[in-house]
Amino acid sequence: MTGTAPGAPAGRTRPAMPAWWWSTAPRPGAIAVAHVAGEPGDVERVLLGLCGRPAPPAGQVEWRRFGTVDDGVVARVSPGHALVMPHAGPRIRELLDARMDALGARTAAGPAPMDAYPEAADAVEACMLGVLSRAASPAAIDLLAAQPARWRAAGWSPGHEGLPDARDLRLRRLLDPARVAIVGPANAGKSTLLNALAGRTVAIAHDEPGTTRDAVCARIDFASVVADVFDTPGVRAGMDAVERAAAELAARALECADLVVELTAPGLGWAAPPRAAGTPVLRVLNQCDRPEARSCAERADAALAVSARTREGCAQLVAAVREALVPQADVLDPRPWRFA
Ligand SMILES: Nc1nc2c(ncn2[C@@H]2O[C@H](COP(=O)(O)OP(=O)(O)OP(=O)(O)O)[C@@H](O)[C@H]2O)c(=O)[nH]1
Ligand SMILES: [Mg+2]
Repeated sequence: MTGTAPGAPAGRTRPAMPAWWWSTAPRPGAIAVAHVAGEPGDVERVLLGLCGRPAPPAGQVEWRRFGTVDDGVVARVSPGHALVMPHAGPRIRELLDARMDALGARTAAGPAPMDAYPEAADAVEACMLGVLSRAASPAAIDLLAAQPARWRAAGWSPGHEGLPDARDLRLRRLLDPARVAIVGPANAGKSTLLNALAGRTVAIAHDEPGTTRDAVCARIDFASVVADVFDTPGVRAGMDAVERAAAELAARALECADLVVELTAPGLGWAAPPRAAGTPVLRVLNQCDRPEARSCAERADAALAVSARTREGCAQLVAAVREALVPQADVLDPRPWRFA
């Protein structure tokens, strides 16, 4: 199979499987645009699998449900090229990527944005500048700036050679913030810790158990690595309907978390709510300013002891979260990074 589907990544031969790529940034918004391109029969098959109904004929635009993920519009530009337009949001995008992967569509880099960056020396540099413009973490800047030279030395172009490996994906957390969920028993100090990390009051903290009754999230800079941190309600006996609803929201935040911070305080034990298999966990003892913290049973199992009130240990916590999300070894690794 040769030739390039209309609108497919410029200058590339068409892959054996239909290609799947996004031409909008992975941010919340009204609408996102993704492309499927390949042999007409493959495009037809993948769209049928995604929507449960045949794709619209070439030149037509029709509403479709994308399985249980979302609904939106499919525009069939030509037999071998369709636009899939769901609502814009990182989670929807992630789920659609997984679905398309399961259907056999191959994730591809979008067209190099040479038109948008005429000052770029080549397509890799243009691509890097496009990614740089939306990178969330300050730590991405130097690393991205180093990539064109590394790719030139390697003779590759990002997204073109092979699938991203585990390091590539961890480093992509510098572009799209990772998710961190703080969980633990009521009154452990989860909301106080979120406020301490954010440097402002984003969540109400109070000595009454069950204070947090909604999912609260703040974007926090962990020493140049930015992440979205979710405060969750502490699980306790006798939760009312609002708390139970909040706990369900928290369960969803936990499912998609890249890192779970299990927080407790002297005498409260560890609450280990169910989470996706393989999600790393950082066990943290809070309230270490209290005298009981020195000899409490929880201390032995904690990787770190902090005080959200006095901020003792918070710098170490920031460093540990950063290392868990984007290990320094990945940043210092001189190999090129498939950032696109
Ligand atoms: N001494 C001390 N008290 C703390 C610390 N962190 C939180 N507290 C207190 O512990 C109480 C509970 O704090 P919250 O942050 O509301 O606890 P939470 O885990 O969010 O509780 P829920 O929302 O009910 O699950 C408040 O009175 C806080 O002031 C700390 O580091 N040291
Ligand atoms: Mg709370």
